Amino acid sequence: MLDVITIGDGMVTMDPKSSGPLRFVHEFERKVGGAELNFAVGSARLGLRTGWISRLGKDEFGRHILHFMRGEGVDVSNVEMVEGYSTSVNFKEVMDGGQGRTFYYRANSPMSTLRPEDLNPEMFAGARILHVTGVFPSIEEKNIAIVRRAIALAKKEGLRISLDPNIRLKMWSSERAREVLLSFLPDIDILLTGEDEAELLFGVGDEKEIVKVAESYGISSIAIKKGGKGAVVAQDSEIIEAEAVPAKEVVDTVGAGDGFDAAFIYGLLREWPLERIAHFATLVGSMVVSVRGDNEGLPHLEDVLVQLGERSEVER
Ligand code: KDG
Repeated sequence: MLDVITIGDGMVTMDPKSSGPLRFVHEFERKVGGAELNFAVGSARLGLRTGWISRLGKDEFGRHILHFMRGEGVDVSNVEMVEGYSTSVNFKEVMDGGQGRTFYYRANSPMSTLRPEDLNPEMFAGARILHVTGVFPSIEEKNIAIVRRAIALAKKEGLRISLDPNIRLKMWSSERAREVLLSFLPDIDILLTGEDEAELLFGVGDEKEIVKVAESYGISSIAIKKGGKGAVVAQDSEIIEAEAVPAKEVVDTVGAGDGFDAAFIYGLLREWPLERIAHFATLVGSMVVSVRGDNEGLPHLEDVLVQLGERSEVER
């Protein structure tokens, strides 16, 4: 039985070996990425039993991603390799300071062969949380119906539903993103959003207002992620400002939000007090940005406990 399930595209990520404009980068490291994939890795590293629904090309890159995910301990029994499709690729541009851009080669992804009726209802039985993001529904119109069916299957089995809007304006317009993501909200229990995304969705920038609008949809747990400024989290009319945990060095901000999500959900499932969840998730986000790569910095539970001073580390 699984603790969390997520669904989305996995990509080979070409990570530049030097910072600066992509057109001048000559050497890359082949890594893997994808918002939902990163979330699955982050959850598994914290010790959650994690299932990932995906389709990969039946090619060398697809094999690499499958081996990587299996090696991370993610349940890949609902990942299929599709003949005749190329695994998606993503080139990253990283500027000094860790910010950057992404260039996708993900049209006609192997996920385009997945239909809503292909979802396996058995996977949801006994699981606890379904985590969806705005990335997968942005890739293709029919993915919206897949997310709706995943939500329906999850609700039938009593899972809580978590959403990270993860709005990628390279993939869809802000109007369409808003329309689709708002239509998911009445079924969402946990909203883990960036502050700009919340503003785009709700048209309000003040955190208390954001929480109020989210609660009006029946959402019970809310986190507003503010990057280097920490986070605001709310649950059962308790609102907490979590201070940012300064990163040792910010080298690559991609994946920090996915790490925050995994950590937040870990804390919720452990039924921790909100303050501990907020600090834990913020700490995980800051650990991610100090390592290059979309998921290389996602910590194992022991690493976080060491940072929290709850476990000691013997170096030699
Ligand atoms: O959240 C990080 C992801 O966005 C990254 O790993 C890949 O750009 C990506 C995407 O759209 O999934």
